Amino acid sequence: MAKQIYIGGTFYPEADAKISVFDHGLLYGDGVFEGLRIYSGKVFRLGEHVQRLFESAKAIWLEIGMTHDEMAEAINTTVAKNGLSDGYVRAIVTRGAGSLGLDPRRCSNPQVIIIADTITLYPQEYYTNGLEIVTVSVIRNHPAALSPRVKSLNYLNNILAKIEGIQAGCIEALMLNHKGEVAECTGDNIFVVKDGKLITPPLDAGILAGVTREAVMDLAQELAIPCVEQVMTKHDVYICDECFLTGSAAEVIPVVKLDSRVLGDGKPGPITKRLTSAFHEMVRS
Ligand code: PXG
Repeated sequence: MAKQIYIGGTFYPEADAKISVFDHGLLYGDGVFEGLRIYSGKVFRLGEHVQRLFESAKAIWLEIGMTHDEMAEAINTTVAKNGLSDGYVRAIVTRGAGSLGLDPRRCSNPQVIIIADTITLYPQEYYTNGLEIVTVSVIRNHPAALSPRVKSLNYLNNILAKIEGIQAGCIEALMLNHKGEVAECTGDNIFVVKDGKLITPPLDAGILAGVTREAVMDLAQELAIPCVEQVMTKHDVYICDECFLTGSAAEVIPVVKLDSRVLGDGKPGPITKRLTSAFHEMVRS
């Protein structure tokens, strides 16, 4: 069966799912989005994703025109319509069709688009052996220009960093903030383990408040693994015992090299493995 795409309350087969070329989402990246996971037919932490979507929208003066509950229901209905029990959902809200020119007041009709599909994670070998990443020269957006907490349709900051990583032979890349502190990767948050303690940069390092990051911090508490949000430099990563990334697409993925330096013993570490299996249990319960 063809994929059924939700646009503004109506479902369209993929080939007919179209929006205007005058939509400011396309013309200017003016809009917000969420990427969610479906496990065993249920959307993981749906409430948190919907909340973040509305907060992103509020920060850019975008009126979604639906309640939180209506959005959650639209996402669930899209998942059900597409008969997916495991997969990925992309929820998008654009500013809507306007005229050429930035003025958002010319856009009267925000478009809500929901796509449910399957997703390919990083290749399995990286979960088994760990990722190698590099620090790139592109810094994360300055929070005073565009807060990284807004999951906007303008992902050029992350895409430029990703390109630089790929050119260096790495499929994920570490981004610093304007102060030279560790921020996050292009589509994942970062954690290290040092002396049995989990450390991850605080939100005011200029990062996305990752839903998976939060889930891992919850799991750490349940497993009595100390966890702190603390400013980190590249040095903290170089000297860590273990490192891993979190994201809706990636879940929990070990990192074994940064900037050609071997992290820990160069293999996915015991705490990373414990959190990975606890995460798998959590999403399937
Ligand atoms: N940081 C950034 C910059 C992200 O885009 C995360 C962290 C992790 O957040 P969650 O809530 O997913 O735990 C993200 C989200 C992709 C892709 O195609 C990845 C994300 C978003 C959109 C696309 O790899 N990651």
